[in-house]
Amino acid sequence: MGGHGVIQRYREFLPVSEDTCIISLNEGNTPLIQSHNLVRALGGGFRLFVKYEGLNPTASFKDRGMTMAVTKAVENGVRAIVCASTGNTSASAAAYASRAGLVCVVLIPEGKISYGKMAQALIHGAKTIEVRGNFDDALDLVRELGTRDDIEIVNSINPFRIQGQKTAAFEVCDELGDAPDMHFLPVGNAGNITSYWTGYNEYRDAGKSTSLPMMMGWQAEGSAPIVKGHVITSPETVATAIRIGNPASWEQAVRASEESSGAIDCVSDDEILDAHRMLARTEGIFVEPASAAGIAGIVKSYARGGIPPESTVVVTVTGHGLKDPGIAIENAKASSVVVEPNIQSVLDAIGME
Ligand code: AN7
Repeated sequence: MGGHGVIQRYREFLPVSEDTCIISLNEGNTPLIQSHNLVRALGGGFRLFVKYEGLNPTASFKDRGMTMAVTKAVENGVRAIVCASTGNTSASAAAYASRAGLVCVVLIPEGKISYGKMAQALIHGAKTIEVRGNFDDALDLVRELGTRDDIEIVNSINPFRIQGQKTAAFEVCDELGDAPDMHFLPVGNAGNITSYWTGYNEYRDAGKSTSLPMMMGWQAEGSAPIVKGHVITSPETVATAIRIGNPASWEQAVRASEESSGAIDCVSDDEILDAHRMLARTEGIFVEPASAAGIAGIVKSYARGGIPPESTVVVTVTGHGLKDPGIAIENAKASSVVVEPNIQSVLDAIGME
């Protein structure tokens, strides 16, 4: 039943036994795409690889942690799982719950998740609750629900989520032959930066890699509690996936950045949108706005001289662009042209004789 997902592939590093019934949708093994054009556009001098996590089964990195969390929920005999979400965790939980035959309850901030993510929760049959509040309010409610012993929380406060997500760091090392020098990624609830740092450390300790990358985490300016050093009560950003004011893995994220001599910093919505368009135009890689925060972080770090020459840099782009088609159409800064059905009209429209 496990197929070829991340648990099967990395089971020696994960808390499963021979008897564990693995719930998988063949997640993981996502492309690590070398991106020459983007580096050239910036001015050159380093090697960049994009880890395209939008190609997971529900189109985000959350599937790596969800296969683990749902597998353990089934092993523990619960009937229902619950999560708060800005959209991707709920999409993933809904899909894996369907696969496992569990009830799924998702609490999302009213009106603040993208269209694609809402479609996923609903089509998989999750009990979908819109909370009049933000993600942090929804997570508080989930923590209360989780005190019941018939419901398992599958947010990243569930340690199995972090365990599953660390497999992305293993894949990067396996593909590059060693850890990169720097790893960029967006930060919301801060589970993923925690997971990568765990994975890189475990792989090095196991002798599978020899070094550790600097962890470079990026929040959106209007939702940057870690950068500002205090909880943000009304977080705002165009990148709704990381519209989070009180991250659950705050301390772990700070530890990852400090231990790795990296940083957690922020980028503006304009920088995020420029990076969103730039990645799509230069590399053909379409991501959702939150995922572009890591790309914007590279642009910013490079401009400051923060990427040493000859470095190998990996950036995780966490979710697929089709999650949020509305933003893409707006941010394309282009529109289609309507013509009469004859060849001259088409040639005129594309500017050819
Ligand atoms: C595309 O789905 O928090 O720092 O509830 O969807 O590990 O939280 C999503 C987060 C980055 C941030 N990119 O990762 C949720 C949720 C995308 C995301 C993040 C999210 P974390």
